[in-house]
Amino acid sequence: MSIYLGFDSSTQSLTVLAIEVTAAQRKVVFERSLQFDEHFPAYGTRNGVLPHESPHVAHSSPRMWAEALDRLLGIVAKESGLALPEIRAIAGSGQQHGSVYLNGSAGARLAGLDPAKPLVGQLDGIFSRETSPIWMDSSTQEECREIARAVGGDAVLAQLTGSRAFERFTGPQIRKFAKEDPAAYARTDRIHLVSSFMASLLAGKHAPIDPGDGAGMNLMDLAHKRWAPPALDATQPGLAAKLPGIEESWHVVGALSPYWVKRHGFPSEAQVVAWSGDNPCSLIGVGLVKQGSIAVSLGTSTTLFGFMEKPLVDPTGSGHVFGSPTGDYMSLICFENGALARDAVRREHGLNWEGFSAHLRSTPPGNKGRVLLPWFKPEITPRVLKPGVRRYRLDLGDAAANVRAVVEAQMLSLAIHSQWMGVQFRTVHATGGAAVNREILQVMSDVLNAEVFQFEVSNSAALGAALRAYHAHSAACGRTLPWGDVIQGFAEPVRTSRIAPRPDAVQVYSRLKPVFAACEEHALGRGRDPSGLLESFR
Ligand code: XUL
Repeated sequence: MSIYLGFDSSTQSLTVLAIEVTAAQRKVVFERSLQFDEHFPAYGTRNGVLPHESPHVAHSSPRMWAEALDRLLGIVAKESGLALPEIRAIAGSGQQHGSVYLNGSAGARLAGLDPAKPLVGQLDGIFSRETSPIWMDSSTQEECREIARAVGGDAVLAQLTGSRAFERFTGPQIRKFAKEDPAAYARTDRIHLVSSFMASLLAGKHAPIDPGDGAGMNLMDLAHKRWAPPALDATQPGLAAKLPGIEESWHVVGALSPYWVKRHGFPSEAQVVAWSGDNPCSLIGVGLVKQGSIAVSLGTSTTLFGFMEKPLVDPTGSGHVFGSPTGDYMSLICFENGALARDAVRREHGLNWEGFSAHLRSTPPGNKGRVLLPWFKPEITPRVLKPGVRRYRLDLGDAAANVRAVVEAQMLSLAIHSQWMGVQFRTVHATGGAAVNREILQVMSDVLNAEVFQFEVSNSAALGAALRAYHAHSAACGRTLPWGDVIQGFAEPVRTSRIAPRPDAVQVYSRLKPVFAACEEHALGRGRDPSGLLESFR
């Protein structure tokens, strides 16, 4: 019997999931999450983010993530009932783009942790920046412009790195930090992503970045999976010396550090596998290891992504190409106003989730031409830097219509902004917390005109990480498994969960799509008022 652990260090929580693989069976044997706000209130986060007066600034605490890792591994050791000696390898997934800044003392400190003491106190003095900007930060408009200009424009940067300059991407964030606090930047010896930071804690030494997460930095040469000197120079001279190396996603960083072995009783032979981003891990966790289907993740962010053999960069500039943990590529679009926007509407109208679903059932597709643009926070797709909810023909007091409007807006936006991927899909793999909600998935199915399937495990990022641990450990033992074999029995959609598109609704949405696009254009100050066009949906 072999056990593999997968972590998911996400915006709002840390999750661990264990899979067991024997000749006869493969199953998920343990899963546990710690919500940051609830379990680590001393950090004062709200939905995992440190409060800030600017809507553009979103930071979190790397100490909190470390403390959560220590606590969760303690739970695995004491409460999971898992046979610890059978744990072969551990991998993980991190919220993408976020960065952790360490000074020159970090390497020695990580290698010499005292197992008798909690982790977090021992990290005092290793950070050159106390907080970490995360993917929800949109405060680097100026740096995005500067970087794009220096490399020869957004199209050049996109061709090189897979994305034009995005505010949340690590390169623009690094540039802003170097400008705002040059002394602290000078003290920075190593800049990690959330993923490589967490892997470093486990391995007791600096871990590399994988091409899945590295592609979310505006710094990596996508075609060659190595740092891109023009992008590095445009971001900050001398940056190369502060970055970890880039290694394939199945790279074994090393054995689990003695700290975890002695502190919690984990086996010293357990391997730490390079961590990746949450979306690349989810790609594996929903079984997208070849072209054909797409996935929608309804987590804190909403993302739509698909497997790609060759990198095809988005000419409209709103999408991304990342590395896939299989060594191939993935296309992705990301929306910031996902779970928190649905939740804001739900709370605004005093509903529980059952009430939310009941309103979806009682309202017609197309919402009689009532539209909401859910930009509660700055939006990534389309780029909206001045947040504010926009409503067309929609009364703020109409709970049912607002519920339908927020879900329809999210799904229509997915449909409109994913067209550049050029993928003809008939099937959508739905994942993330809200994928349990079949009413939301029905709207998805109708808008995308595709069958939607659910999964037994809703945290596909943690599952994908555990599967990557399995794959990497097998490869390290000289047995490289085909990805189809790795995911088999784990990351397969539940056939009976199928939600089919309803022809009448599909028709309504195909008419509504261009009108909704016109609403977006109008709200962005680029087009005429579409209220007249919406009248026809009454
Ligand atoms: C992807 C993105 C988010 C984060 C947080 O580009 O910004 O999906 O990875 O989940």
